[in-house]
Amino acid sequence: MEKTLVICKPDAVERGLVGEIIGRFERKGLVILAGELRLLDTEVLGRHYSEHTEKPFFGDLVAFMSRSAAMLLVVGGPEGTVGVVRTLMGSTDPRQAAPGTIRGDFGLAVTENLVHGSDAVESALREIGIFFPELETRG
Ligand code: IDP
Ligand code: MG
Repeated sequence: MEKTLVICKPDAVERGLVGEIIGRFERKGLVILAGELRLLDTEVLGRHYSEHTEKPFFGDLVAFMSRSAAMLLVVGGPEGTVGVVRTLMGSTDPRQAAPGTIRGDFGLAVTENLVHGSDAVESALREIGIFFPELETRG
């Protein structure tokens, strides 16, 4: 099974959209393999977003992602699942995201864009290891 890390970001939790977002993955046929509501700290967010630490938006991103709880999920499915989740999420900037996608239907701000999904199989393995290290030993 191909796995990916999904985060329903603090804006999605605050707005009561977690069920809607999880429901879209479930209705697509993907499986929820793990899930936990957790307050993320600066240290873990620095590791998760390590490729963005030098970006001008990094400070705003970490402040946003740590302001209230996020819903962490491991989502699984057939080969291609990482890409399927990205397609269901829509473009990074919700103003450009297509209608029918999570960001296209519910967002208007580029930082507060509701959802994270790993961008490749290798990043999914790395990110799942950060948030759900116990899953690695269970396979
Ligand atoms: P992705 O989440 O679609 O993979 P990335 O480029 O990896 O997008 O950026 C990570 C997160 O950083 C985005 O989801 C968004 O929350 C935030 N972000 C990305 N680009 C910008 C920007 O130009 N301004 C403000 N925030 C941004
Ligand atoms: Mg990304």
